[in-house]
This record gives sequence, structure tokens and C-alpha cells, in this order.
Amino acid sequence: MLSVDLLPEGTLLPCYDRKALRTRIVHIGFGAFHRAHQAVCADILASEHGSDWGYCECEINKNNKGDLIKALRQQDRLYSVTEMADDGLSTRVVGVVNEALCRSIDGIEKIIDAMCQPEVAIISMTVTEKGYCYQPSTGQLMLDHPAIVHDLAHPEDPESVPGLILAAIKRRRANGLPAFSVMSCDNMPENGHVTRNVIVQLAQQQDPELARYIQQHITFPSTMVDRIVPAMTEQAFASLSEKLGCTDPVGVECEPFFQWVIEDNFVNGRPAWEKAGAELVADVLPFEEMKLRMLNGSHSFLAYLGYLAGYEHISDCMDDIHFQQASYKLMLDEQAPTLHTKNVDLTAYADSLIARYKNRAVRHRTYQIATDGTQKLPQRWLDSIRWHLNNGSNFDLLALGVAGWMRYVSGVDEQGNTIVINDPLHQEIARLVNSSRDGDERINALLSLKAVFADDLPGNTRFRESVTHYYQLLHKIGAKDAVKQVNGIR
Ligand code: NAI
Ligand code: CS2
Repeated sequence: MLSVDLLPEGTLLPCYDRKALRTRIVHIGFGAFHRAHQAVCADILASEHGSDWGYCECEINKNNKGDLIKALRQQDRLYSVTEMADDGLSTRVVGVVNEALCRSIDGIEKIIDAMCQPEVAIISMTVTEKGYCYQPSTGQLMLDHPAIVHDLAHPEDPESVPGLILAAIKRRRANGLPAFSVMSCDNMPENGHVTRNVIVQLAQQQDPELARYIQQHITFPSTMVDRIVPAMTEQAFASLSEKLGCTDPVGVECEPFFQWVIEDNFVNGRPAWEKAGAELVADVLPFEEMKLRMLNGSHSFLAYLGYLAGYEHISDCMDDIHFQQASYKLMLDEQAPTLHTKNVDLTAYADSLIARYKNRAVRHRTYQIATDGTQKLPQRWLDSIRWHLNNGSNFDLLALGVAGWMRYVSGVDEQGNTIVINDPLHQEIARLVNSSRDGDERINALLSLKAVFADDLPGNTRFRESVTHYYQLLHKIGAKDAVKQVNGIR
């Protein structure tokens, strides 16, 4: 358990009156990222600027047993965030969690009650791309998603994120309470639009009048969020305990870098995030596109090919000069030209990303980044590939990435070991893989995943030929040499 008295000298402690905090943001998804990003920003505001914006943290997944929330409550809703640089570390104890709820302990009713407290002005979330129950290739709500099917039948007992937010909006409206803003902090392009779409589409199925109310009264600001926060492994917890002098089951480690760009569109007030380093802008899209394609796009490239090559961490990939150069070229030659970003030095941005990837103190596993590929590929790679197909330009590295993903989800690594595929569509993927022979048949089978490749890409000869070429190359010479070869010719 976190014990503030044992923490090393220099640890930043919440030096503000925690009792004065008010729950004004309800956050869904108390994962590693939120703990190290938005909550830290609120903590800086409370300690340095007298902010009273506190959080109610919620875990709504049915299969989440609530260990984390229990641990958080046991340590007076305090937890630590340790920033790790190659040349040292610094820890802060975050104190802005005012309440913490978990469906399996408290029930969904308590969570809806929390969202309907009069002072709540913002609902935010970090629930991974799959939490939105949408089709990644189209952005549309999946009406056949099991959680959505459930929520349509039982709107008062929601299981999905859109269903939960809708239930709270409905109740607030019925009780005459002011509207809130709904802010996604997940890695999706125009994450505000995605969130609005899924909630409005769900409302339309239940009550078109409620859908109209949402469109008129609720805002869905988009955000670009950036900080590398690896999942905490047993090993990471053990090394964190050594650094802290006590255990912290809620603690996280992350890189020092922090960026948050927020569309300034809130109906019921917001914290002065700009005082803690966030940028409030009118249009987030150029920032999101840049980050998703250059950072997340190169991350996914390193994840699939690096995993196949036997590299456990992103920093291990950086030790291979060909992987380092290939990811840099992917950023600048194949992603940068597709962007609408203006007045940003993209070469400097790419340089800074490589420097961040080299940070050995951050143990960011390729396997972690490789999860949920079906939810990530469209916005990280496929929109850029469409751009190149329209412009007649080269996309060899992106095609190698797609081939690497196909090779990876085939479920066996280059040494013949099983790869456990972690993806919401893993059953569908396994069915396609098991019913196809390796080679062209496998490629065709995986390209038939409409949620990923939509209707256009499977029929595009240039795309198919390029992916097939690199898929064969991966089989022939393996990921390490394939990356070396493609890096050499570009
Ligand atoms: P995590 O695994 O620690 O937390 C995931 C959270 O999402 C958990 O609270 C979980 O309960 C919740 N969740 C997952 N599926 C859900 C569903 N279907 N319905 C409701 N809740 C659900 O992961 P982490 O690191 O917190 O990342 C979460 C998301 O944050 C990422 O997917 C990404 O979109 C965004 N992000 C993460 C960064 C990182 O470096 N970890 C950096 C930038 C953005
Ligand atoms: C990563 C991101 O897991 C992934 O897919 O690419 O979580 C990445 O670490 C963050 O977006 C960095 O801000």
C-alpha cells in the first residue's frame, strides 16, 4: 500500500486542501494512461493554481473485479506517477481523485448517480478504441455489438460506454440539470465526432427526441493526447516498489513528455488546463492526424515487425539501426505528406519521436502496442495508404506494416511459437486464419475484414500486390531482414 511517509525525498505531494475538491469531472476508464495524463494535469492545477476540479473515477467493465479501485480507496484515493528519463526519475502523488467507483462493487446505478450530480460538468473517458462500439473503418455505431444489443433492450442497466452516457444524459435532462460535455481522450481521429456519432446513433434507436436534444445541448470536444505510459507488469511493479520504498498497486510509470491539445468547446465550464501545459484550440484535427499517423503509425510498425523480429520493447527496436531508420522514413516519407498540419516542423517532430522511443527507462512492450490492431490500423495506416493510392506515390513501409500485421495475426511467430492475439475481433481473425492456406488465400481472407479494410482497399490491385509482395518477403527472409531490405531501397 502507498505510504506517503516512506516515499523518497523530492516526491511531490498534494499540498492542497483535498476536502475542498468538488467532483466536476466523471472519468470512465481508470487505466494507466488517464492516471498519468489527465489526472496529473488536474493535480498540477489543484496544487499550483488553487483549482477545485476533482475527479470521480469509474470502471464500468463487467469483468473488472475492482481490485484497482479497492486498492485506490484503501490508500485514501492517492496514487503515484513516476516519470522515467534515462538520466533519472521524479515522482508525484496525485490527490485529485474525489470518488472512485466500480460497477462490480458499487453497481451501475451508483455510477449513473455520480454522473448526475448537479456540479458535474464534464464526462471524460479513456476506454480504448474498442470501448466506443464503433466500426473503425466507417465510424458508425455497431448495432450488432453485444453490449449495444444489450443496451437497446435494457437502457436502464447499460453495459457500453455510449449506453452509460446516454442513460446519464436522459436522467439529467429529466431532472432539469444542466448538460455536460463529453470528452474522449482515446487515440482516434476526431475522437469527439466519433463519440457524438455513437451516442446520437444509439439515442436515435431509443428516442429520436433525445437524439435531437443531444445534438443541440451536449458538446463533444475532440482532443489529442500524448504521453507514453506502458502497462504495469509484475516486474514494473517490483521495480517501482524499490524506487518508492513501498508498494503502490495503483502507481504508474511514464515518460516525462506530456502533450494535450483540446478543442475549446465546453457547455458547462472547464478547468484552466492551459495553466498546466495543455493547448486549447479551435480545431484539433491537424494535431490528432499528425500524432496518430506519425507517432502511433510508427509505433504499430515497430510493434508488429519488432515483435516478429524478437524485439520486446520499442527501445530495443531503436537499437537496430534499420528499424530506427525505417520508422523515421515511415514518419517523414509516407505519413508526413498525407497531413493537413500547418506551421509544424515535421522533421523536428519525427526527431523528437525517435528520441522518445530511445528512452530505455520506459519499458514499452511491442506486444502491448500490437493489441487491438483491427481498431488501430484504419486511422494509423490505411487512410495514408488511400492518400498514396490517389496520389500515385510510394507506400512500401506502410505495406510492409500491413503485411507484418497479417503475419502477426496468423498467430505463430518466426520461431514457430504461438502468438496470443489480443483483439476484439480475435475470433473472426482466427476463423479467417484457420480456414485459409498461408499465402494469397490468407491475405485475401484477412483483407475481407470490412471493419478494417472497408470496401475499397481489398479490390485495389496496387494495394493488394504491394501487401502480397511484403507478406512473401516476410516469409522468405523474416522481419529483421525485410525491414533492413526495405530501409536500404528507400
Ligand atoms: P489500460 O489497459 O490501462 O486501461 C484501459 C481502460 O479502458 C480500463 O480502465 C478499462 O476498464 C477500460 N475499458 C477497456 N475496454 C472497455 C470497454 N469496452 N468499456 C468500458 N471501459 C473499457 O490502457 P491505457 O494505457 O490506460 O490506455 C487506454 C487508452 O488511452 C488507449 O487505448 C489509448 O486510446 C489512450 N492512450 C493511451 C496512451 C498510453 O501510452 N498508454 C497514450 C495516449 C492515449
Ligand atoms: C500506442 C499508444 O498502445 C499503442 O497503440 O501506440 O498508446 C502510444 O503509446 C500513445 O498514443 C502515446 O501517446
